[in-house]
Order: sequence, then C-alpha cells, then structure tokens
Amino acid sequence: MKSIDWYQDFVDLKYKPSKNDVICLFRFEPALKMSRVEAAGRIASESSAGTWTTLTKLPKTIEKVMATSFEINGNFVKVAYPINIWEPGNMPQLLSGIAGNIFGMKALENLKLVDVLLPIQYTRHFRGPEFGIEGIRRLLKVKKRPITGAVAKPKIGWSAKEHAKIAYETWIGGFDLVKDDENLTSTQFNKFEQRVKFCSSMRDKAEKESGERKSALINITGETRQMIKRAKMLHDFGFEYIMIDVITVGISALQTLREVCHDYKLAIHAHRAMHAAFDRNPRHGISMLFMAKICRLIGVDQIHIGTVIGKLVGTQSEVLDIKSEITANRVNHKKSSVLYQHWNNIKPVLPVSSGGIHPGIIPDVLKIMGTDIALLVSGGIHGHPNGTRDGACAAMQSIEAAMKKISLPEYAKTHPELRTALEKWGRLRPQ
Ligand code: CAP
Ligand code: MG
Repeated sequence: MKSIDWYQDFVDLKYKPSKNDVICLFRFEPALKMSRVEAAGRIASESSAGTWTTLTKLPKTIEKVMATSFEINGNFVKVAYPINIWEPGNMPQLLSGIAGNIFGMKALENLKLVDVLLPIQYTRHFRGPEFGIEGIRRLLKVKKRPITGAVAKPKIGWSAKEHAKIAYETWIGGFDLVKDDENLTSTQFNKFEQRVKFCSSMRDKAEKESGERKSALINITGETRQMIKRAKMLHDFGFEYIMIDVITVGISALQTLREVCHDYKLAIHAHRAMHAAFDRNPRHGISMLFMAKICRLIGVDQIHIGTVIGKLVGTQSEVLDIKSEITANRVNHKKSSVLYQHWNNIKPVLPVSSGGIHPGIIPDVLKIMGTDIALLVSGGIHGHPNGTRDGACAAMQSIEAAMKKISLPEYAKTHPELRTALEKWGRLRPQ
C-alpha cells in the first residue's frame, strides 16, 4: 500500500546544514510503537511544512520550506530549518514553529526544546540589550563588585509610602537597587503611580545622603499599552530601568517594550516568573537556556537565572550554562545539551541571582556565580533582627568579606551587622 504520510521526507541523516539554517536541538521520547526516525520526522514536519497526510498538490518550492531532522543521537535530535521560513524580527513566529504544535503530538511521549542555534541572518534583525553588563555598571557606577538589590518583603501588602520607606532603608544600608516583586503591579493598596512618586523622592534623598547612585526596578507588568505608559512615567521620574515579568507578558509585548526602552534609553530587568511551568521537567517543555537566549536577542539588560543553592530549582550546570549563554560572545560548548552560538555585536546580559539568599551564603553564591552578577537579597535583609538597613549592611559586608577572601566568622568579629545575621541564619540553605 502506498504511504499516506510523508513524515520520512523530513529526515535526512546525510544532510549537511547550511550556515544560514536555524538549528534546533530537541530531547525526544517516541511514543510506544513509534521508531526514533518516525518520531524525528514528525518533529521536523509539524514544526515546518508538513501535515499528517500526503497532499494532492504541493507548491513547487516545497523543498525550500521543509525542515530536516539530520542527526539522531540517543534521545537527542537536531533539526535544521531554512532561514527563509522565518520572518525577520518576529520572535513569536519562531516559537509558533519550533515550540508550537509539536509538544502535543501523540507520536511523542515527551519532547524538550533544549537549545537553538540562531544564524546571523536571523539575529541581525534584533537589537539585543541597550546597555548590557558594562552599560549597567556605568549607569550605577559600580565597577567590580556584584550589583546589589532587594525586593520589599512581604511581596505585597505595603502601601506605596511604606514601600518607598523600605526602599530608602535598603539604599541607605548600602544597596544599589530596590526591586518590586513579580506580583506587585498597581493595586488598591499600592498604586504604581504613587509608588513611582514616593520612590523617586526617597531615591533622591538616599542619593544625596549616601553620595551613591541608587535606582529601582519598578514592575510595569500589565497590558501592553498600559506598560508603555508606565515606562514613560519611569523615564519622566528619572529612573534608569523598567522591570517586566517577561514570560507572563509574552514575547510580543517584550519586543514592543524593547522598542519603547530604546526611545527612552531605559534598561530592562527581566523577571522570569512562570518559567518553571515549562522548564522544570527535564523530559518535556522548553529550557530556560533557550528562553534566556531569546531574551538576550530581543534585548533585556539583566535576567534572573537562579542561584544553585537558593530556595528555587536549577542545578549548577543548568545555571552556569545559562550564564555563559547570556554573557559570552561565542558559546562553543563541548556539551551535548548546548549548541554553538555566535553573538556578534549583541551585548552580554547581566545575570541575576535571587531567591533564598542571605549574608551567610553570599560567599558560596559568589564562588559559583562569580562577581559579575546582580545579587538580590530580599528576605535575607528584611529578616535581619535589627531590620532592613542593618540587613543590607550585613549583605554588603558579606560581599566585602568574600571579595577580600576573608572568612565570614573572621569578618563578623569586626562587623556587628554581619555577626547578627550569622547568628540568625548561619549557613542555612533555604528550601
Ligand atoms: C526572591 C524573589 C524572586 C525569586 C525569583 C522571590 O526573594 O523575589 O522572585 O528569586 O526566582 O519572591 O522569591 P527572596 P528566580 O530573596 O526573599 O527569596 O530568581 O529563580 O527567577
Ligand atoms: Mg519575587
């Protein structure tokens, strides 16, 4: 009987990808009774030009728009996509293809989009970060040490005025940044506009008193036109940044806001709330490495990547792979789970470590992550027995100790704020 499907036409194990192909690396598990080749054909087919049956009529150019599964290695398959099927500068379209219907195919038990190699023909249509790591360090006048920030805790509940007072205490304790929590936007009890106004006058006061640059990551997350208005307001009040929950607002909104931030010369702080819904399962979903990569391409200036030893999931190798993807100019891993990537003139993104950090584990975090990061210590300063200001001070002391290679117990002998923090938390690794 003649075959009624053409999935096998999407597999060519002899295919040599061209330098302009977009190449995806998937981890896949075929469903029962499906061979690896049959499953691999379905991945390439459904994510490009194919359908479940042969067709009576095809365009003459069909071969130019078909993806090819060209390398099958155990549970991994590489798929090459011709560049001309991708609209320049349209990131949602890329996702609709390589991260679309294929996740629901009955032929696959599990499917994970692990990484994507994006050729220069694709990347050249995106801005990348406006500031990048160097630009952020220049903005904040912080040369070598980690940039420090804290989220007011509890996450929600403070009025705008109370929130700004906590921000002031955080800044005066020595931190560079205060940050909104991912679920704080504009509520009855804490309106965005009020928060911006109060925080800007507290920032002016803190800058005057400390002689240091102080800034805020105020969360504009919302409907896109609302976010544009909020970005303008932050610009008008002299803030350097916007903060967006990049996953929940969606990639299209992020692209729009990237353009707005170019006009206003605002940096973007990317919070990744919701990522674990699709990246936590190692066998199914989309990797954070890939999400961070497209955020770099679109142009966020800093993004959460995890802490390894904090309260949230993320193994050391996952976190460090993401770090190198968003900071290196060429990513040329020998690992089977990371593809080559040339970033050309696209700037590096500042990695953000956050979640469960306190002064007692800061040196351990820096040992893993290095010092070219933003360190967000929130519960770990507001929970200090003497309050936020001493908490921030203790965290700064812990960074100093780590950078001077002095042990925390030793440094605590002459730094009472650090001593008090260590008495409460020790070296606890929160869960
Ligand atoms: C940290 C945090 C961040 C997480 C996000 C929180 O607070 O504000 O949202 O770090 O996770 O609410 O948990 P704490 P990630 O410092 O008090 O833990 O950085 O992994 O994306
Ligand atoms: Mg948070």
